[in-house]
Amino acid sequence: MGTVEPEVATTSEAAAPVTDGFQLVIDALKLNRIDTIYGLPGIPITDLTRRAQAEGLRVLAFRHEQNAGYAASIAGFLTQKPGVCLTVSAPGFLNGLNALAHATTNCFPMILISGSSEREIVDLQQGDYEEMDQLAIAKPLAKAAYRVLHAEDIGVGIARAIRAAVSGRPGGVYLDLPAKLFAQTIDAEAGKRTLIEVVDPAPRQIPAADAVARALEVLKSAKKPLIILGKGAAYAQADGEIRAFVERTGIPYLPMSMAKGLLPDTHEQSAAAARSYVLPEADVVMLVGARLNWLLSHGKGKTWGGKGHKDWGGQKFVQVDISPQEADSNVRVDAPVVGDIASCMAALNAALGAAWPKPPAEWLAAIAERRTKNVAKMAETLAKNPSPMNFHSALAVVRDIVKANPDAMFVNEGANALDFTRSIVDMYKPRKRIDVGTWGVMGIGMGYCVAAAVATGQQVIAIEGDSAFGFSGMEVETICRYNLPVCIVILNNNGVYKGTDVNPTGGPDVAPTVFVKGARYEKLMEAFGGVGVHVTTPAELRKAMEDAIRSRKPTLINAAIDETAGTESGRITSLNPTAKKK
Ligand code: ADP
Ligand code: TZD
Repeated sequence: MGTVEPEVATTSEAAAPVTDGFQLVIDALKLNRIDTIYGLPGIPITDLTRRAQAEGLRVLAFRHEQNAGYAASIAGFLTQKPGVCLTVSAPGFLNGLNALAHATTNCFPMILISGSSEREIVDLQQGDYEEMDQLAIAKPLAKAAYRVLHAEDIGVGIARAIRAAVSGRPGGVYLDLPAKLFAQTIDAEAGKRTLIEVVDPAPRQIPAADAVARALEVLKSAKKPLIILGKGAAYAQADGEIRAFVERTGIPYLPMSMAKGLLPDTHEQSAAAARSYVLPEADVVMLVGARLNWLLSHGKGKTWGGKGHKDWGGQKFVQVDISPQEADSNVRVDAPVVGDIASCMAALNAALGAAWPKPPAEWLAAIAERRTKNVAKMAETLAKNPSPMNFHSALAVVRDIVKANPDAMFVNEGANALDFTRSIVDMYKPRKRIDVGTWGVMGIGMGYCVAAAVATGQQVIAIEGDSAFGFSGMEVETICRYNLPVCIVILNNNGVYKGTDVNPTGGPDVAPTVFVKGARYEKLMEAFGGVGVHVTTPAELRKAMEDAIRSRKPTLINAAIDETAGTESGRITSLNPTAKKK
C-alpha cells in the first residue's frame, strides 16, 4: 500500500502542530470565500460537515442529495461562485450526479464533492463499503472531474475545481475525495502553504473589435431586428449594459424563461406577448446568452418561418456567447461575438455611436398591435372566476402578489404549472425567476427554494405542479428546520398534467398519470411546524399568500384546481413521439 505520509511530517519537526485533510478542505473553501455547503452527511464526510459548521461555514443538510445538488447548482447561478454540494460515496454520489449534470447542461457553476472508498480496493474491485469508481462515472457529466489523493494536493484540487466551474462557460465540476485523505495529517504550516487563493477565477474575455463591428453591421442591415436574452445574460450580472444596449438600439426583445425580469416584463420593448409573431417575422436575431436549442426550435422550422420542421427561415443571427463553439450549432451564425457578456455588451455599447437608427416604425407598430391584442385577450381570461378554480384564475392572484413583491425569488416547475406561470406572471427584476432550465427537469423545486432563500435572504415563492412538487417534497422538513421564508403553492389538479385519465382496461389500477384525488399536501408542511393551507378560490389563495409573505413563515398552500385543466405535456405536446412533427 502506498504511504500517505508527506515528507514534512517525517522530519525532526514532527512535534510541530499538524493539520489534516478535513481541515485543509475547510481552509481551502474559506480562503476562496465559499461560505455555504449544501449536502447530506454520512461516511466518510460526516466530520467534514461538523467541522465545517464549527469553522463558521453554513452547512445545510438535506433529506436527499439530489435536492442538495440542485440547491448548489442554483446558488452558483445566483452568486457566480460555485455552489458546493457534499455527498457520501456511491449512492449519495449518484443521487448528487443528476444535479451535477443539470449544472453542466445549464451552464451553472457547481462543485459536487463526494467522499469515496479506498482506491486500492475499488480498483481491484474487492467489494469495499459503497465501492464505486466515481471519478470515471462523473466525467462525462461534468465540465471537469478531479481526484485528490494526498492532503498536500487539496489546495490545488479545490483551486482547479473553482476555476473549472466558473471560468469560460460555467459548469458542474466533480471533486473526488477518498476517505483516507481526510485523516491524513501534515505539518500545519506546510499545509497552509499548499492552499491557493484563486486569483481572478472567471477572467473577463474581451471580444475582438472586428467581431463587434461585424455584429453591429449585421444588426444595422435589419428591417425587423429582434434580441433574445437567455439565462447566460442573466447569469452575467451585466444588467446595466444589457438594458443600455436594448434601449439605445430600440430593438424589441424576447426574454427566455430565466431571463425574465432582466428588463422588467412590462418594458415597452418586450415582445414576449407577441412571441409567435416575432420569431418567424424577424430578419436579424441577436442572441445574448441563449442557445438555439430545442427551447428555440433549433432556429429552424415553422416557428421561425421555415416551410418544414428542419427548414431554415432565412434569418441572420448574431450570437453573443462565451463559448466559441456555440455558433453554428444549429443554423448559420453570421456574426458570432465571443466573450463574456459584460465585456461584449460594453464593447457593443461603446461601438454603437450616438446616431444608431431605431428599427423601422412599421416593425415596432406591428409588434405593438399583436402585443396589445394578446394582452387584452389574456386580461379577459384572467378576469374570469370559474368554479372550480383553474390555472388562470389562480395565477392571476400570483401575478398580483409578485407585482407587489418584486424582490421575492420565484421558483417554478411543472408542465402547465410552468408554461402558464411563465406567460402570466411578470418579473420585474433580474435573476428572480428560477425554473426547470434546459432539460425541463422536475425536481428542482425545494432545493431551489432553500438555496434562493439562503443565497439572497429574500422571500421565496414557489409555484409547483402537484407532480413536480412530489420529486422534492420531503425537503419541506429542511425548509422548516432552517425556518426559511418560503411560500410554496401547489396547483393541484390530481395528477401529471391533469387528473382525468382512466385505465382503459377498467382494472383496479388508476391511469399512470393520476394521483390520489384531493390529496392534502398542506399537511406535510404542518407535520414539521410550518403553516399549511388548503384553498379552493382565488380569494383564499390571495389571503394565504399575503399571510405567508407577511409572516415569512414556511408555508405550503395546496390550491385545488380543476382536474380537467391543462394539456398533455403543457406547451410541448408536439415532442411526444406520437405527435406529428411540426
Ligand atoms: P436559455 O435557456 O435561457 O436560452 P441557455 O442556457 O441555452 O439559455 O444559454 C446560455 C448561454 O450563455 C450558453 O451558451 C453559455 O455559454 C452562455 N453564457 C453563460 N455565461 C456567460 C457569460 N458570463 N458570458 C457570455 N456567455 C455566457
Ligand atoms: N421526470 C423528470 C425528472 N423530469 C420530467 N420533466 C419528467 C419526469 C416528465 N414530466 C414533465 O416533463 S412535466 C411533469 C413530468 C412528470 C409533471 C407535470 O405535472 P404537474 O404539472 O402536476 O407537475 P401540471 O401543471 O399538472 O401540468
